[in-house]
Parts: sequence; C-alpha cells; structure tokens
Amino acid sequence: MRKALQVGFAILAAAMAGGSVGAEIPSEFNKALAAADWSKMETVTVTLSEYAFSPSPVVFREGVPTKLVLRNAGSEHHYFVSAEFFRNVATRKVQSSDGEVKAPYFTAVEVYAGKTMEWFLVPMKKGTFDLLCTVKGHAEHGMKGTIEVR
Ligand SMILES: [Cu+2]
Repeated sequence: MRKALQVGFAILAAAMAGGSVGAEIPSEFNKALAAADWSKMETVTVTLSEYAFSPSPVVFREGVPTKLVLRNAGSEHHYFVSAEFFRNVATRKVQSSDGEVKAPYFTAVEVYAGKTMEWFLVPMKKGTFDLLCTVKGHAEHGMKGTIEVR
C-alpha cells in the first residue's frame, strides 16, 4: 500500500472481450501516434476535487496531440473515468514524476490526493462523452462532467 501511494497514481488495465488488447487498437491510432508532433502539443488541465471536475466540459480537438494533466487538488483520491472517451483516444503514455506507463488501452485513472499525472493522447473521434468519478458516493455528490472532442 505504501509503495502504491508513493507512485501517486494508478492505472487499471483491462483486456477487452473477444481478443487481446493489442489486437483491438485500430491501425489509424498507431498512425496518428507515429505522425504526431509532440513539440506542438496542446495542454489540457483538469482539476479533481471534492466533488467536481473542473472545467466541465473538458474540451479537446480531434487529431491534435494533447497532454492531459490530471491534478487532484482535493484531500481524497479520485478517479477519472470515461469509457467511451478512453476507447476513442490513441495513447502514447501516461506519466507522473515517478515514472511512466505505455499501454494502448485502459479503463480508469486514479489520482491520489495532492498528486498529478499526465496522459499524452490524440483524440480520434469527435463527440460528447460522459465523465465521472467511480469512488463510492462521489458521482452522487456531483462528481460528474462532460468531455467534448471538437
Ligand atoms: Cu472522486
């Protein structure tokens, strides 16, 4: 437990039904990552707290390499979960000050109190996606939001 807290964030990966994770990633996602110029990336910052995401909506631009900064300014741990958004972004990596993770797909990001993590991604589909914190009771207290890819 102590080690997990030092890492500062957690990523929950899940194999998708019907095949391996790698086989489910569309080839255009890998092409978008290969073509991305990260020196021109945009930065989108979301602050998590009791019990809100700010801003909401969180706005991205389709096809633009983006660093999504998830900053937990609260005193509790919070989750950043948006199943449909997660399925429609190409992920380069997720990092914190303690290291980085390279994974093509995951289902939730947990940020511990006072910690920050960065997710390098390319949004691949326009749309409006629901966002919520899945810690028990948090969504009911209003910890929900919206993601818009324009
Ligand atoms: Cu929460």
